[in-house]
Order: sequence, then structure tokens, then C-alpha cells
Amino acid sequence: MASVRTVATTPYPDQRPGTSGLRKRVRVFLQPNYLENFVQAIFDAFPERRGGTLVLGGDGRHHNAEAIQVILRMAAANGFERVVVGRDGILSTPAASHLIRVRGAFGGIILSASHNPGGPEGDFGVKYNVGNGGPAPEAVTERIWAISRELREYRILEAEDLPLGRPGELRLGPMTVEVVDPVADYADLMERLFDFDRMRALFDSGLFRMRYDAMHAVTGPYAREILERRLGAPPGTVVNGEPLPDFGGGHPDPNLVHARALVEAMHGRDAPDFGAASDGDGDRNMILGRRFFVTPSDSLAVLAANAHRVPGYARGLAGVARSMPTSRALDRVAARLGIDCYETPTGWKFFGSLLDAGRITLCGEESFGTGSDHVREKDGLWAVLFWLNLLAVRREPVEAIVRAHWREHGRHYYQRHDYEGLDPDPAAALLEDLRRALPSLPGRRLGGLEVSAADDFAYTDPVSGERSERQGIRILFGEEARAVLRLSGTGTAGATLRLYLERYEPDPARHGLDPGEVLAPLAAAVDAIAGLRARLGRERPDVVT
Ligand code: VG1
Ligand code: CO
Repeated sequence: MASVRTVATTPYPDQRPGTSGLRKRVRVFLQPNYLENFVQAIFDAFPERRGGTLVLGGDGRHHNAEAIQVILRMAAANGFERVVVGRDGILSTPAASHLIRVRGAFGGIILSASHNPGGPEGDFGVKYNVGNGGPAPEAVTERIWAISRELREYRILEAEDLPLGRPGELRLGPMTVEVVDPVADYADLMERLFDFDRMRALFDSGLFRMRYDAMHAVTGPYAREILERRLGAPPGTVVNGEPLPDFGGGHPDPNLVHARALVEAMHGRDAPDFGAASDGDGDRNMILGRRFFVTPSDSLAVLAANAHRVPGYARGLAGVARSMPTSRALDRVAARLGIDCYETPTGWKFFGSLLDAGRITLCGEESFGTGSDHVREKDGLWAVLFWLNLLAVRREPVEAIVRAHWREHGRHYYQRHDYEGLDPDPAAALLEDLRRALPSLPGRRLGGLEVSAADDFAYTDPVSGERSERQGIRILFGEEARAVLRLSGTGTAGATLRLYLERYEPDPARHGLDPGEVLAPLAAAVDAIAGLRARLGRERPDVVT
């Protein structure tokens, strides 16, 4: 009979979860008891977990397999009755969220550093999701952090590694381990939301070609099952479909910079009609038409405006939400539909209460995240299927759909500038000084724009009443333009400063301009106010998306 061991440990001071879980270099997680401490802190935060079910899986990155075995043994020593684990320890983030919900699980642990690079020199991460399937709210993550700083021991079962290669039930001491096919339930859910017959007909027509880049990350098996098997897309539609522990050396971040091969294919001669990609753990999406990039903010607005054409959303939207830095294109659609549009801080955890309360149906972020009330995470493949369903109904090119949207609602030119690997102190000081200068900004004219308001975004959750402060500095230039600055909460090296730029253009004659040119005066205005270039010692951002 396997026995429980209580192991003495020393707390680590740096286990504070960020925007999306605890994310660190692999070598940080390899320190003695580092993973064990954090997992025990999660368990200790929930004394009522006993007898419950835990969902467990990860994006397959380096250290995933070893960590899964440790967490299984710890779950068995901490009173869980059952763990539902993806075959080989694999679950995409949205699939894990779905499993938590359909199994009525107590919660779930997802091993992922999302779009951050993997491999021994890359990043690893641990995220805890609560019983609604969504990321633990801030009050919970702060509790976990507090516990981690006091932690003196953890509990683990002494046992051999379990074979997780085949679905079925296994015993681990007093606990049952149920290995499940990571794809099946999720693919069934997609069939219920979207018009698969119509999408199949689109592929059958022979007039439509698609390329889906799984970036050697977790969505490969999901995309192959859904696109190539259930929808009949030709084999080869899914590229880079084998998940690899180091993502093939790439950076599994679906944007114009890191998904360059796809972007080039979509700009080449004989380009497919539709291109899409997902990130490491499958919750992000990038949407491309032939020689055309859809910004995530526009994508969200287009999906909201067209939701009635898709079976799962035909009865209409209760409301919508976007993270604060996401462009206000969504707000215009909501106003037209006569529904509420909520503005939340960055991070999916802030959508959970609105979704649970039935106040919103769709939500999204500028960072290539889109989702709905079908799960409690953003969902990359879901967004791709939503677009595919739309293309099957409208039978128009992606570009034509977006341009028509702009004609109707106006265009929100949008860019995000990331300054990465900064020295944390000057970066924080820059924001601190800017915060102090906020009251003096309204009325100032810069680059032909006048500041109408400037503040540090704070949010009170309308359902739970929870308050979150210092969520990003907003500089508003009326309806016309906006700049937002905040520090990233997902990086693992130095600080990353994000500058989000948005400019509204109602005139269709001016919808074909280059976003970089349209936004340059706004970027210069922010530089004049905040002194980005001088204070960060950088001539230009590292990544523009
Ligand atoms: C970034 C994005 C944010 C997203 C988060 C997690 O956070 O800006 O919108 O929710 O990543 O996405 P930050 O704090 O670095 O700006 V993922 O795909 O890591 O789960
Ligand atoms: Co992700």
C-alpha cells in the first residue's frame, strides 16, 4: 500500500501568480521543491477540496510529463478522490476548462506558459482554475501566494510513475486517476456550437482553401481531428501539427512576428483563402485572409456583429466584454445591438463572473484572445471555427467581411508596441512618474490631438464587488484616439512595457491607410509625455502587433 510522506520544505518568496498563473523559467521550476511548494499552496488554499475531482493537463512543453506525475502523487496525498488527466498529460487550456465544467470538478491545474518559448531554456507555468472552469480570481491567487510564503511542508504519495498513454482508469493509493482522450469532448462541444454541415460543404466545394498553423504546440491534434477529420479539410490543412516539448524551437505566439511562416504563406502567390494559428496552450488565435491581417480587436467586433449567423449564438448575445486595452471597435457593435459592453482589466480571470452571471456571451482581448460562455477560458480553435462558420455562411473573403464592417462602424486603427527585457526599475519609475503627471494632462495638445482625460484604470467587478486597482494608464483623446500603458504580468525576464495605440477613423475613404503611419503621431505624442525612448534607452519597440 502506497504511503503518504510529509516533506519539510522552505518557502520561496517569488511564487506570486501573474496575469495568468505562476510563470517562470524551467530552471526556476527545477529548484528543489519549487513545484511541490506551489502545488501544496494551491491545495492548502482549498480545505474543502477533499473528496473532489481535479482536472489535470498541460500544453506538452518541456517538464510537462515529469510535473504531471508529481502533481498526481500530491493530489492523492491531499484528499482528492479522482483526477481526470489528459492522455500523456496533454490538455489545451480551453479543453481543460471544458472538462472541469462537464465533470463538475472541484478545479483544475493547467501546466503551461502559454505563448512563451519552451524547452530546457524556456519557460514553464502552473495555473489553477476554479470550479466554473475559469482562472482563479485575484482574491484566490493572492491567497495562494500568501500561503506559499509560509509553507513548511508538503504531502506526497510514495509511488511509481503512472502510465498515461492510454485512456482508462488507474489507482493511485486511495485515488482514482482517469486518463481521457484530450480531444473528444472538446470536439463534440464545437460540433454543438457551429454548423459543421455548412463548413464541410465549404471544403467540399473545392473553391476554398485553409491553412492552420499549430506551431508545434498543443492544438495540433485538436485541429487535425476537427478540421481534417470531422470537417473534411484536405490533409495538410493543419501544418506543424505535432506537439513538441520545445515547439520546434519556435515561439508559439500567433502574431505577425512569431507566426511568420504562416503570414508569408498567406501573402504568397496562390495563397489560401483563410489562415489561422494558435499559441502554446491553444487559447489564442490569429486570423488572416489572403494578404490580409485581422487585428484581434477587429476580429472580436466582427464576431459579435455576426454572431446571429452561427447556430450556438443565434438566439443573440446577452452582452459583451473586452479588456481595457482592447480597441473600442466592440463598443460600437454593442451600441448598435443595444447590449451592454463591459471593460475589464487585462487577463481572462476578469470575465469569469460576468459569464457566470449571464451578463455577457462573447468577450476578448487585443492579445489574440477571444472566447464565449461555452467555457471559461479564451479559446483559439473556437475563434477559428467561428470565422470558418461565418465564411461558410457569407461566402465572401475575410478581407471583404472586415472592410464591410469598417464601412458600417468605422475603423479603429490599432497597434501594440512591446518593449521587452527592460530593466524593471526604470520601467516602473517611468509609469510612476506618468501616474503622478496624470492630473496635469487633460487639455494638453500634442500632435494635433488634445488630451480629454487621463487616469489609472481601476475596476470594480459588477457581480462580485471585487476591486482591482492600477490596471493600466489611459490617456484619452476624446472618441478619436487613445493610448494605454501597462507592465506585462506574464514575462519571466526583466520587465515588458506595453504601449497600446488606437485611433478611430469614421471616413471610409480613409480606411486603406497603413496603421503604422496613422498611429505614428499618437506614438510621438505619448513619447513626448512619457519620455519612452529617452528613459528606456530604446529607439523602437521590440515587437509590434
Ligand atoms: C498577456 C496579455 C493578456 C493575456 C495574458 C495571458 O498578459 O496581454 O491579454 O490575458 O497574456 O495570455 P500580460 O500581463 O503579459 O500583458 V496566455 O495566452 O498567456 O494564457
Ligand atoms: Co495561451
